[in-house]
Amino acid sequence: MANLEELLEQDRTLVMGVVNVTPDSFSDGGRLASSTEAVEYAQKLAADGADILDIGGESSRPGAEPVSEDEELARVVPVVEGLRGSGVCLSIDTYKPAVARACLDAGAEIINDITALAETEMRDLAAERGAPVVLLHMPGTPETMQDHAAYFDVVKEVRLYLAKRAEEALFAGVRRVIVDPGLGFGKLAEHNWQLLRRLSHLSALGYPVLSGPSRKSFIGEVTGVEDPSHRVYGSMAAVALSVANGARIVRVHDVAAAKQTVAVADAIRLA
Ligand code: HH2
Repeated sequence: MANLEELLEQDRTLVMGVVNVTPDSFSDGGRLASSTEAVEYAQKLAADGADILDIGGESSRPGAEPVSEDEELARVVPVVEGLRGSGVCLSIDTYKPAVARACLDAGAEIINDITALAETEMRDLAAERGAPVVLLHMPGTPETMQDHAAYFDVVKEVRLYLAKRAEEALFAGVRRVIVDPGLGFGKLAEHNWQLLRRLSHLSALGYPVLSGPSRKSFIGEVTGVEDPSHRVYGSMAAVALSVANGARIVRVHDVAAAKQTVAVADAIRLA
C-alpha cells in the first residue's frame, strides 16, 4: 500500500476523495446511509483513481452542530475498517482525539484536523503514532466561523497562522504536516479567491499544500449553480489553478473529473 510519503515523492498532484458518512454534509449529506454503502462508495472513488480517501463523520459546513464522540465513532470506524487493506491511503477528517485514535488503530494513516491540532491530546497522538497531519485554517468553530470572516490581508493572516501551527506541531514531534488555507472556513467569497490566486504564498512555507475548493458555495456564487452536486466544472477550474499555484493535494468529491483535471494541469506545470 502506498503511504503518504511515497505518494508525495511522485511529481504529480495527489487527489483526495471525500467520503462523508454524515446525514448533513453540505453537498452530499445523507447519501451514504450505512457503512456498507460508504465502503462501496469509497471503493468507487478508489477505482476512479483517488490516491487518498478522507473519511468524515461530522459536517463542518457553516453553522453545523457538533456530533457526539460515540456517534462519530459509530459512523467512521466501520468504514475505515472496511477499507483497510484496499491499497488506498486513508485519512480521517476529525478534530476529536478519540476518533482519530480509533481510526489510526483501524488502519487510517493521516489525521485531517480542521482545528489544526487545537487539542494537545491530538498533537501528542499524531506525534506518538508518526501520523501526518493536515493543518487547516479556520477562525472559531464551524458554528461561529462566518462571524470571523474579516481580514486585513487574508493571505498574510492565513500564512502566519499556518506557519505558527506547523512549527508548534513539528516542535512537539509531529513527523509531517500539510497546510490547508481552509477554503470556505470563516471566509467570504473574495477571501477564497484571494487564497486561490496567491496559494503560492502558502507553498512558500515549504510544507505540502492541500486545497479543498470542491463544490463550495463560492463556486456556486460565481457560476450561478445552486445545487452543490452540479458544481463540478467550476470546482475543476479551482482545482486546476490550485495545481498551477502549488497545491500538492486537492480534496474533491468528484474524483474522476479531478483526475483528468490534474493530469492536464500537471502536464502544463511540468512542461
Ligand atoms: N472541507 C470540508 C471538510 N473538511 N478538510 C480539509 N483539509 N480541507 C477542506 O477544504 C475541507 C475539509 C468541507 O467539505 P465537506 O467535507 O464536503 O462537507 P461537510 O463538512 O459539510 O461534511
